[in-house]
Amino acid sequence: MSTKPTIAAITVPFDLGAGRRGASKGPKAILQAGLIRGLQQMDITIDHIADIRLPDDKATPLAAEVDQTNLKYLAEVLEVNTLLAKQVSQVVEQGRFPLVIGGDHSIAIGTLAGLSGHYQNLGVIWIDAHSDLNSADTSPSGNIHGMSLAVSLGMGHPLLTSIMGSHDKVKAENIVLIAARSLDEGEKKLIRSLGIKCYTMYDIDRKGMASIMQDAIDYISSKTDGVHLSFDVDSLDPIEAPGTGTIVKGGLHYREAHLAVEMLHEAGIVTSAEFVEVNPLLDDNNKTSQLAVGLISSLLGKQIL
Ligand code: 4U7
Ligand code: MN
Ligand code: MN
Ligand code: MN
Repeated sequence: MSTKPTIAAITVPFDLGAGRRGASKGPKAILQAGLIRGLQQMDITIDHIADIRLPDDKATPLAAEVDQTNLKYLAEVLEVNTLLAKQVSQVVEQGRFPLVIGGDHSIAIGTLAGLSGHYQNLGVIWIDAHSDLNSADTSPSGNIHGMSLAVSLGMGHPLLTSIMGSHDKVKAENIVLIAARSLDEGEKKLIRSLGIKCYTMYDIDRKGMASIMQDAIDYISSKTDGVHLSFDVDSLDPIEAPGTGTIVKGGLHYREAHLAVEMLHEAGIVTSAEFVEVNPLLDDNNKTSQLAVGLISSLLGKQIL
């Protein structure tokens, strides 16, 4: 991103992948917090090209024989992600930078599916309190936003893993998890068995954010031909990001999160990004939407001096 790319913003006002409603209002709140104006002031060309939503807020019903056990709103998640994947793919084809604004984190399924055809080795930096590596069998909630990374690895309901084709959208060795602190048993097993690089809050406390980010950047840039940043705002401490549905204490501080995206900008490796899980219904005076605008601006090159 050393030469300024043209940004194509795609909003996804969807929250049926989450356990509570409200993340569907994230895009509007983030836009109202001044995203477009802020980026334009940085001389960035940004076009809000699409708002992905289900027609009439209704998904095509799934055939009765489709097994939906422990997959809440499978039909809706499938439909919105299929639309999103096509849009993201088109943006990459046009040589623009996809900036996806959620919405709950189930939309990573569509984003990654849309990106996957354009890279041999897509890297994914997943900044999140969670790893979103559950399957229907391991999920304690049945909420698909806790399964999106697993689906992208090819593990999950075949209807979800086959969006844009049945290939795996990302390889385990090209993923880096950052800020993890709430992992379910099945997720821990998977991280260990697949050898997924995972920097927990313990690691961040122990070594410092700058060192962790440098390691993550070195690890991922050596073997990938594009890097997607998937940023879940619940990675931050609830003090900084109260407006999100699944808060976990002990998270990133304001400056640690900013440093992460500032270093990613400086490294110039990020080729697409998504910011998810802002829930304005739970927010405190738009604090979390404003935080998201600040983080996106820093990722795209806003500097302090
Ligand atoms: B998010 C959870 F059990 N792991 O699967 C689950 F703790 O996109 C939470 O990261 C998932 O916010 C959180 O329901 C999904 C739970
Ligand atoms: Mn998440
Ligand atoms: Mn999360
Ligand atoms: Mn969440």
